[in-house]
Amino acid sequence: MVAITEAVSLEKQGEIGLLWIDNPPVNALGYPVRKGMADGIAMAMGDAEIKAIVVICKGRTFCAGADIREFGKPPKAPHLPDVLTVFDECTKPVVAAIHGTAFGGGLETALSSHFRVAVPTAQFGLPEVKLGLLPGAGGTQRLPRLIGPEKALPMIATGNPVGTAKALKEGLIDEIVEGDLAEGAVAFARKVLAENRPLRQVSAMNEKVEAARGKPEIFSEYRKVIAKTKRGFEAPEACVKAVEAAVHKPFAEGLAYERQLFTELMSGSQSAAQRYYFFAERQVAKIPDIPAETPQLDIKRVGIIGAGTMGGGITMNFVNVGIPVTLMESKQEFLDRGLATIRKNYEITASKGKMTAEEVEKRMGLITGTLAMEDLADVDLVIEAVYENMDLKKEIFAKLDGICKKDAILATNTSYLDVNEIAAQTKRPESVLGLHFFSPANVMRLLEVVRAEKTSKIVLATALALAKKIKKIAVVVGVCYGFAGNRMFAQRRRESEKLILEGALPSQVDKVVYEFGFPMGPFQLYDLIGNDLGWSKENSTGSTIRELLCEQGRFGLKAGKGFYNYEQGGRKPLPAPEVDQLIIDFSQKKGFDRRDISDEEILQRCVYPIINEGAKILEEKIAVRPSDLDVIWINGYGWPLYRGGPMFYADLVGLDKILAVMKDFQAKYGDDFKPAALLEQLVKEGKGFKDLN
Ligand code: 3H9
Repeated sequence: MVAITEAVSLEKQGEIGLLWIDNPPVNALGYPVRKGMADGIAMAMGDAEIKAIVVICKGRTFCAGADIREFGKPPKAPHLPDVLTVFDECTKPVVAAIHGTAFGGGLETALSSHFRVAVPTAQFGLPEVKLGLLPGAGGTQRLPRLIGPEKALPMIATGNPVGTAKALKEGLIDEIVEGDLAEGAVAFARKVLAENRPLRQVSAMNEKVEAARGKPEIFSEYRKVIAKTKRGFEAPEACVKAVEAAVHKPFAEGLAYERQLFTELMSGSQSAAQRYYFFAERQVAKIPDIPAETPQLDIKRVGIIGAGTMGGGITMNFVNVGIPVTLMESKQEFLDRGLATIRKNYEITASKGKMTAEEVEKRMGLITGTLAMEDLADVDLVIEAVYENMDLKKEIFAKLDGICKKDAILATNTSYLDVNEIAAQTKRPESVLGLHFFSPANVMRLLEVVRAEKTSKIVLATALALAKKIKKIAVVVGVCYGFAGNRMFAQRRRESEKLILEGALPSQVDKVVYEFGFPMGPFQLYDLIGNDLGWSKENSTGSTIRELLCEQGRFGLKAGKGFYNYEQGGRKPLPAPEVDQLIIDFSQKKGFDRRDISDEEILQRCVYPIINEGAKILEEKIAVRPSDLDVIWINGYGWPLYRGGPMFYADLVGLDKILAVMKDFQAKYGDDFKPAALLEQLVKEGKGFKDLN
């Protein structure tokens, strides 16, 4: 074995040279790997004994792509496309031996080899688009040549991987290795030599791309899909253009075009945001005083109190990963209704062919319904998901404390209430925390893990590990009204309601927020959630527009009318001139001198106070770092990923600008816009939120 660089070495097994890559944790193609690969091929070429080369990785995976940490820094030669040209043009057969994830530049390495073999569990993907990029080392030109543009297009433009079986079927790989990968790959290479097989240079395979010429519908149809599913993202369109180039241009020209598109995307703000988010999502699990080796409790059974929308959704998370749940309700009819809803959800999934009937029964079989809290005596974790009433929650926790086993964790799903106060009802406040799921709880990936004053490290570490198990993105936050997400969200709510009193109409506010990239604006969202949330006829004061709408039965989408009108069964918001008039009349009656409000002001008022509140949250140490708030907003509130989250966006706009606008608004509209001390401080120091990550 000869070391070529610190990450690559060459081993000789007779006439086969094995180029070993060892760059933990994911064998990313950083400088020592690229240099080692280029020099390794050269060394193997210069060694007369070596007749074929196997490229293979140590550790848990084949190369998972370029080293994203190098992006944005001056690139250091040899560049990956050049290294892969060396592979392509190597006159001895090169076999890529794949396990784990051959992603991005890793798959491009495999595509530049002449043959590919893989273990049955391997995955193949070009996820660059998820980083706001496209494959920039020939992936957009080689993959369509190997498997055809129709199959390559979705892989490149969605970034979703395929498994070994599909890869073999589509011709992406040549053979599956069942036993030891190195042995299997060496045997394959020997077979290639024995059979004197010609080198299969993917760059020279033109049959499939030529067959796609004159079929522009391949691309026009796919563009329609993108327009629907990836509104606002720049990279998917660039991916389509690059695959189009693979069809219409010679390889070298296509490669140059891919390079141009890659460079453009790399220098844009969308990719910067998406790359930042990639690391933010991994950073969020790291809590400074909770090291990875913190002991954890074993959660074998979960108890859930409340079988309503939240309780039911939460239940599904656990049974989906095989953890049995005892689901408690106060009345049989509520329990029956809750169980029926869960069953219906699974049956819908089954009817789409995504789950078998047996699986539905298996999951339902993991749920035990009960009306008796005593039945929670044996669970390891209880999640209370009853409606937001402090007295009720206190009563439940006091009872649970007497019933549950000694080290059981007691969690509340409250969205706003004081978890310290709830914990104080028990003699085990160290075992109490908040687990704030977002609705629908079986779908939304965000979970705010509320660390109360006395929550123990073991309990917190257990909650974080459990969140991972149920596939949630857990963000640790401290106790305050609304925690991080809802507290920031309240700012937008307040401003949107003020804007329509001052002169804007719901459709204008919604358009601005939608065009910024949110899936919908605040008023369409109110209609979706239900304007009557927390409203009752008896207590209605008629002093807000929402109350007036409720008094007219305009509860939102479910009533077919709210801020907008809806066609029977339809979800598309249609103009409601009667509501616009109601808003105008009401605001004038309240003494507002309605004025034209610019789109710019609407956007600033809907976004800057969110950022300002984020700064206060950081000041108060409710969140660990700014990027955690971005993770919350992207996963829980529809913030567009390509804008990186409110705190990332703030740095992009410039904190000095945001501070100036907040001060201007404060002078005009009052202390809702009082700048956070942290915002002032960062501006004074010439820093950004990025400096606090
Ligand atoms: C590309 O290839 C461009 C080319 O087309 C053109 C070039 C010219 N770089 O996710 P995990 C770190 S673009 C640097 O927790 P898992 C990660 O931050 C790239 N670091 O593990 C984490 O660090 P830490 C296209 C990377 O087992 C640690 O590795 N490729 C990279 O759950 C473990 O990661 C991609 O987009 C990287 N490329 O999942 C693939 N990848 O421990 C991105 C990971 O300090 N990667 N790290 O927090 C993934 O999708 C997942 O990491 C993977 C493993 C599925 C591989």
